[in-house]
Amino acid sequence: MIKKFVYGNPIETGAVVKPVEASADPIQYLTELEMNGKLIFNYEMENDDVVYGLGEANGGLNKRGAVYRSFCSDEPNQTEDKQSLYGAHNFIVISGMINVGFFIDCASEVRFDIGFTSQNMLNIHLGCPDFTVYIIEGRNAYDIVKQFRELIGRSYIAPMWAFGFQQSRWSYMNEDEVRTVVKKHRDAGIPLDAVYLDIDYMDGYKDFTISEERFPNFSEFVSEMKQEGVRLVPIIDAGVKIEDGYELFEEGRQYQLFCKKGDGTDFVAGVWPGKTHFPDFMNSGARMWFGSKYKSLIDSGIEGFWNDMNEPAMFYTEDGVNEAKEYLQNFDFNTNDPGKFFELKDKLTSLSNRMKDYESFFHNMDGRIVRHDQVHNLYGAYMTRAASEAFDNIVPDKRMLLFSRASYIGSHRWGGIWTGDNQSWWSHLKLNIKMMPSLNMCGYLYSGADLGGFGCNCTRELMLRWLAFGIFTPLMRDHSAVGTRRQELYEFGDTEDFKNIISVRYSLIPYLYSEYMKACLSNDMLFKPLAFEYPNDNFACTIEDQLVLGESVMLAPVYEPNAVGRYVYLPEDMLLVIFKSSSVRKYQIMKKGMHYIPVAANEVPLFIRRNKLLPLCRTSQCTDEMDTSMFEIIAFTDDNIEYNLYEDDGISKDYDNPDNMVQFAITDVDGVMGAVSNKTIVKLSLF
Ligand code: MIG
Repeated sequence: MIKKFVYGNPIETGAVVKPVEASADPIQYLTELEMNGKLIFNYEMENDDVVYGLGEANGGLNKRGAVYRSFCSDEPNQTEDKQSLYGAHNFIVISGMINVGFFIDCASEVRFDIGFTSQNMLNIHLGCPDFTVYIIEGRNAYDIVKQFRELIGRSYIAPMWAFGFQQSRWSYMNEDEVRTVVKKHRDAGIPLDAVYLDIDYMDGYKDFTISEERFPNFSEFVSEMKQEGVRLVPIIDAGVKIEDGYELFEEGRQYQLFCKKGDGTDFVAGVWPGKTHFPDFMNSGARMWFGSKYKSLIDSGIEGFWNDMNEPAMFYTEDGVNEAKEYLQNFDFNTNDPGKFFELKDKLTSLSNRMKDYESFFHNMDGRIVRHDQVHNLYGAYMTRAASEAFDNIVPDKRMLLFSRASYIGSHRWGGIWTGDNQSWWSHLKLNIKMMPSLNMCGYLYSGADLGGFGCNCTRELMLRWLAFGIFTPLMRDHSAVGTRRQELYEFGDTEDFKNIISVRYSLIPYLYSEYMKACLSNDMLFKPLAFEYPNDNFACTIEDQLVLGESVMLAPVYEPNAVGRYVYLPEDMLLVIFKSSSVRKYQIMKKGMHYIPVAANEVPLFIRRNKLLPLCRTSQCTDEMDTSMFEIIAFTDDNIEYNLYEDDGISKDYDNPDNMVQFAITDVDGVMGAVSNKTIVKLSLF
């Protein structure tokens, strides 16, 4: 049951696709309070209510006890106290005696104080007077999430090759460096499907250009890599370099497709290329224009992109620099007041991403002029939209890989997201684990973190443990920043362990892809909190570091340094499978309850739920070489069971074809339990 309440004159954000009549009744559940002309909603929580949601946000699965601010932010220093990350996902579910979900469809800043100021008080602070609230009632949290997902529409569907292992670095500087990366993976037998091109593939950081010097024969190089089973994935930044004669700049200026200042001039911000203009993604013409530019790279054979810096991130603006200059000129360097020196320091370190700058430029939303801060959270989402809608024209029958850094609910239909600049910290592995279900609640199914961490130096052990979780996330990409320790897997000494871990992923791809596709097609989640599957088990409901993955699997990753294993709670009897490699495994049936399981850093543990089965294919070096004619089945049952494997060609869009379902069954054949399927079953391990 979904009710809609409209405040003021909201802009159409595009978040919701299912028509809902606006209610004329007063709002339910939430009480309104006005402070300094701004609206706050209050909701009194019960002591043991759990609050889920908020997608890409700090903290745990249960969001209680902290403040979260939806304001897409370039935040590479994601310490615990940070209230904003790159996405703005204003959907929460309160789960307890009363179950209710709130979606605050508001494109400007929204702050959620979830029992921080006052333990049982939820306050939602609205940054602007024009927005829509959706209130969703349901049987439980999971039911509310599913209704919400239906409201916001089917998630973006990635091509199957994007389930392979992807290697990235800021930046691989030229053809030869990329060749070396590919060769070293192949030589070590570490499977690989994609290599990323970060900003240095461009000519002077100009979007849709390619450096002649570094990549002189781009399309030949793209096909050479494809021969190796490797796709190249270039980055596209939001800012367009100001440079006479640069086509994108000239066109954008001439046709008025950039964001403007109040005085009608094009807004200028400093980013990687130096001074840039921001395309006005809020304008349909600008979206169409910018989107059409992806064609040249697609014509060169490119099949995937990542959109970056689209919060939009700004290193500085002319206004900010001028203010700082003036401040310096007037600064009394002889002062004996230490406070003044702190002020001076702040002045110079706060030139980036200033609120004042976000308030100084405007969008032309097809006739409606809107100040940026009022629609800030839509900017990156609409860049994704520009690309996605363009792909529908350029390659209508083909799936492209596309994911973004900034996002707003609605953009889950146009692309995936990665979770931005994390660090090589154990706490960020844990954050990655806890964030996946929240992202799924908000529609982001094709997502993942920079495995191993983007900033800082990763250790071998952290990399192994991170991969042992990362091999389950749809986007599985090792990415790291310039200046950090090299993070390609072969850089950590003995490559055998890495080969083994990534090989496990490749044998799991059919299951992962199947569960991912089913979740996309039925507005469901791939990663679920235990609470969603075992709602009557009070202890299971409090667990945040174990997740249910699709229909058959429970995960319990190790995320502590120097650990030799971990405690796991089983809400029912399960089969523990420890992968030493894709083919070497240990099995153990475990009873419902608490257990300590030893897991070495080069092993991958997973649990198969009771009366479920897991299909595995033979591992391969890339998805193009995957053989899904033969399967091995691991089943934990003494009963007849079935599993429907979703399978398609992985690249076209014929999703809803019933032929895409392949059935596996464990059944009694003449008094013996056996596996039955149209596929060849090479081995059955029955427990
Ligand atoms: O200011 O393109 O999050 O993945 O490697 C940094 C360089 C810009 C931020 C992205 C990161 C990427 C980096 N970019």
